[in-house]
Amino acid sequence: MDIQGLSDKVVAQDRRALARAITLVESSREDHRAQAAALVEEIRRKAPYQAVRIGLSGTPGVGKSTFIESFGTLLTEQGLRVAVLAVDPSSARSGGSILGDKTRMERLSRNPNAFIRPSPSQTHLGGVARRTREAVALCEGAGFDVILIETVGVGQSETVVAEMSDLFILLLAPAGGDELQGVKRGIMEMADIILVNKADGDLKATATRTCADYSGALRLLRKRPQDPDGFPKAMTVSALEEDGLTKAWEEMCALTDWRRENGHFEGRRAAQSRFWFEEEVKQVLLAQLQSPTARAAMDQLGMDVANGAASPTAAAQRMLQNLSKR
Ligand SMILES: Nc1nc2c(ncn2[C@@H]2O[C@H](COP(=O)(O)OP(=O)(O)OP(=O)(O)O)[C@@H](O)[C@H]2O)c(=O)[nH]1
Ligand SMILES: [Mg+2]
Repeated sequence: MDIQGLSDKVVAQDRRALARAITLVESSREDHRAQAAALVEEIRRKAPYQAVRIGLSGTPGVGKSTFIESFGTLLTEQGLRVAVLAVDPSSARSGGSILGDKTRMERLSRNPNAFIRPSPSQTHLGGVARRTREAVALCEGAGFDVILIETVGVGQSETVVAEMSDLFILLLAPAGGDELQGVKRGIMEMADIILVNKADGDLKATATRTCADYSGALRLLRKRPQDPDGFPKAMTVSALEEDGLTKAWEEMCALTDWRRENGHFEGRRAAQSRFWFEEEVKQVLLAQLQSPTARAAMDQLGMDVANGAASPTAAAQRMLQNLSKR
């Protein structure tokens, strides 16, 4: 593959080249992995430009797709170019989120200033995280101003998305007060802005009350150094009626601007880079342990340990020496 040529085209904002580049980073073939790494490096060098990365999480049915459709369209109307990516950890879901959703995002998917990429086929979360991270880098290189990274709020995927976002938005549904406990504290602590969606029609009053509940809950959390006064905050929106979206974007911009001025934007990116570097090393080591020869060695050494021929520590050292020799 012509990595130079492909990187030139991606940087020149060629959409088909971008799609091909993302396919390359999604591949798990070893030769593709090496090319993908070279491509990402090359694009970083040619286009060190930065987009605003917005992570968006919410439980199934809360309105993520509808929100992305409305919000993404609003951003393009302001002259911004928007890319949409997904981290979808649940293989149980039929067909992956965004792909089936392209119908729900019909307007946005036809918009020349928007780029929607379905979530890659499922493997373990670590693999999905790496591909999404690399896809984010490619979209940045292709000059997108805003990158939305969607995830369903189940399990660890919120953490993964928050670790690759500049802003983390939690989308919630209007609910009775007791459901506030349903949001795990850890997730609340990651949120920069909580949007209570479906604040329209019959649900409007409930949404307003839910929003007040979450505002109260956010005030009880420990103050974070990366927040100006008033953040994190909760707001109501209606993705369906496109209400409150401009205000939500203004708040996101205000927060981002403040963080840039106060060094927190770069600081967070630097910390994230370190995190992903370490994560990558761990993933590669774990993958090496899965190779047939490594597994055979593990079995053999495991038996030695079981029958008393070697101590666990000595066997582990031998195993690691084996790995580093290859
Ligand atoms: N009343 C109202 N309904 C909404 C709003 N946003 C979304 N919905 C409805 O809620 C349902 C689910 O919306 P989706 O956008 O598919 O939700 P999602 O979070 O993407 O769901 P998954 O992809 O399954 O995780 C649909 O019937 C939407 O029409 C809103 O602002 N107001
Ligand atoms: Mg959806």
